[in-house]
Amino acid sequence: MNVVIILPTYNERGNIEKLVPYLEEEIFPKIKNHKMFILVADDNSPDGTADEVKKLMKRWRNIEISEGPKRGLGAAYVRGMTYAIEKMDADFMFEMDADEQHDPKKIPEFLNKMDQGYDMVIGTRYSQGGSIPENWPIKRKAFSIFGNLLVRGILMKFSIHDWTGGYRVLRKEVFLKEKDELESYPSYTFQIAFLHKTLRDGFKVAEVPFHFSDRKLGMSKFPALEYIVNALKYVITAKIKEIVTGPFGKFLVVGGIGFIINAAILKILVEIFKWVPSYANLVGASVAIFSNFNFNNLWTFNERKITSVSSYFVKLIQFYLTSAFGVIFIQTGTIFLGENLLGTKYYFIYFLVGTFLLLIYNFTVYNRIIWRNKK
Ligand SMILES: Nc1nc2c(ncn2[C@@H]2O[C@H](COP(=O)(O)OP(=O)(O)O)[C@@H](O)[C@H]2O)c(=O)[nH]1
Ligand SMILES: [Mg+2]
Repeated sequence: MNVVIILPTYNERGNIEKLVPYLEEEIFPKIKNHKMFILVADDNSPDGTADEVKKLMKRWRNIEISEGPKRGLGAAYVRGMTYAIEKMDADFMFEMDADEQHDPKKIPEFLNKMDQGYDMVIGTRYSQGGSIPENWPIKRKAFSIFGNLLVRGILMKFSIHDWTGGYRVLRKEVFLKEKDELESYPSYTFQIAFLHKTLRDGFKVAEVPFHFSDRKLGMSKFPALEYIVNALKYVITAKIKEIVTGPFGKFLVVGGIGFIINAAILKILVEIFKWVPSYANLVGASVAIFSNFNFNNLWTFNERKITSVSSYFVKLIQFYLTSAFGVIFIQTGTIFLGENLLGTKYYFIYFLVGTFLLLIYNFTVYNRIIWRNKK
């Protein structure tokens, strides 16, 4: 495979002149089963990083440079990865800081995982065998550790320990699939967004622990405050989108349709046909439940659709029974508890709380029992 190590640089002259020879002389000769290349993605650094790279390019033939305007780390990676695929025929691409914080000795271990068939391998500082610099002030350590825990907690994805790091390798197919969406993250949020979309699309991701060493030369470009705001914005909107467009969101839409059907039948029977409201509601609710069952079957849980006629009727009856149980015991039960413990004055609040609990109960029953995953 052609492996391109992409090094984004902004004022890294002093670092790049040490890192590139180290990669060429100490690391690449040890890798026998891949062809190794380096691509520097430089954003017209005023310190002359590009001139230094061009000198190195005369010494080694497997180095290239992609130059462009400074738009941020994510934008530099999108430009660099596009270049690596189009101009260097890359199969695997590494993300690696140019400042030697990412121990190059770990490269073979990353490649090993790729050879096992993974689509992306993430360097992690937060699992067994990984670490952040000892000498970091406590505030910076806390920021780094809790930031990552927060991302994992909000996204509810605990299998990946390090979301914010920038030491990774991936197959070109992963980048080509996510490229269009990644254009929206020109800064450091790129790392979280890229990993999140990669997992969402079912690519296989592995981790390699590494010791993140402290920067020895030059300055960090990390925009802390802007980063916190953008990263939080990303994970929160991503999670909301996931919930709304996932089964739970569809379940709410189906329930809303059911409610409209129930209300319409109730009104028609009472006002036009002069039915008693309670009987009219029994009919309305039964039709609404029937509609809910079918829409949930065809849409909300379409991946686990009930198709055979016999199980359709069994499940339909189950659905009616569990729906009735929910309305009688959970929703009405909450109202009953409220009026007995706190009086009838706030009955509408008990109704709202009861309805909320009913929704959770219904979704759980549908998800776990009626449309249970048969794996
Ligand atoms: N091309 C480019 N590289 C950048 C940009 N911002 C940061 N980098 C590079 O990305 C790498 C990581 O940045 P760094 O400042 O070390 O971040 P930190 O390790 O989180 O403190 C370094 O090689 C930087 O030179 C940018 O806007 N454009
Ligand atoms: Mg750094």
